Amino acid sequence: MLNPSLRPASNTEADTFTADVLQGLSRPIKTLPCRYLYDTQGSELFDRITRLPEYYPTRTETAILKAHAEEITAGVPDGGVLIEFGSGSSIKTELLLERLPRLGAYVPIDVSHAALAGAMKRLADRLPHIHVRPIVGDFSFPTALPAELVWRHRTGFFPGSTIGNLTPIEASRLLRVFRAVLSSGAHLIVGVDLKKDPTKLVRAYDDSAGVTAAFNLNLLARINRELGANFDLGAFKHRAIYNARDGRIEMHLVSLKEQSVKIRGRRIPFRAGETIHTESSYKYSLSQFQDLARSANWQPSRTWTDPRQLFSVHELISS
Ligand code: AVJ
Repeated sequence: MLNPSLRPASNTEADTFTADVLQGLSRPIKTLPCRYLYDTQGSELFDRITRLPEYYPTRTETAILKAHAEEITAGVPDGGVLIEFGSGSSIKTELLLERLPRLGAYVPIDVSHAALAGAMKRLADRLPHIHVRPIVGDFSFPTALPAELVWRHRTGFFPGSTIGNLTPIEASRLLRVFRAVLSSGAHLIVGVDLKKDPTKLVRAYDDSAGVTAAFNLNLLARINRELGANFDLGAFKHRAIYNARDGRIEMHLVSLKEQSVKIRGRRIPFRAGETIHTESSYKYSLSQFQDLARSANWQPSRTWTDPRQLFSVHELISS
């Protein structure tokens, strides 16, 4: 244990959070970065979202991976490496790993040390023959693979439609980063939520049990907890809308009255009806996502969908 007096006085993580919150709430159109939705409470609420009847993405993607595991893993050669970007609990990955008895290594990348430790323990129990080489880090930056793995064939895995949280330009940039990490000849398996009836989309992000509302409002609760702010959670309401022009679901927090909130000595005013944009979740048609992949030098290969065409899994090959 480090002597507390020897630790640097500034806490960079809290400082970044403060700066991002104040900056986002000082803009003419208020926004907060969606990554801050996932603190301990937020991650628990997201877990509950994935089990809601209205929230189809998680169970549909899982069904696709189950139904097509054989084909999806066919591109991974014996001795190849499977690299997962933002692996979390690695639960979906097990559906692929159980089909890959001769995999060279599984490389989960995640910012959470605890999530990686939990995943490693689970995998050691359930698939003890899999060689796991975890990397603690942010997958949006290029990462070097362990030296002993660099000559092996690489397959990237990026499920969950996490790519939908990025604008198309950011998503293209991320696919280029993945290409740099995986190198040419590599494969990438990506989960992407599909465009569909807006009513069904909005229901998935504004469920009848109010779990998504609680998930969204937790962001204000987190700012109160961590930055000592005084958001009145009863004076803001969750709203989910489908923005057809941009092809995305937007989550907002609507101020129910004119009010002001104090955050770290700063007063942030809200008009009645003013909103904070907290998350975008982009939806793609199959061909739109293939075009995006091409823009990042990936060649679209096979795609798999469920019978109702709710969700898609794409195989891309780096050219
Ligand atoms: C984890 C980003 C895929 O956009 O569907 C779910 C997050 N937000 N309900 C999504 C989320 C509200 C989710 N992703």
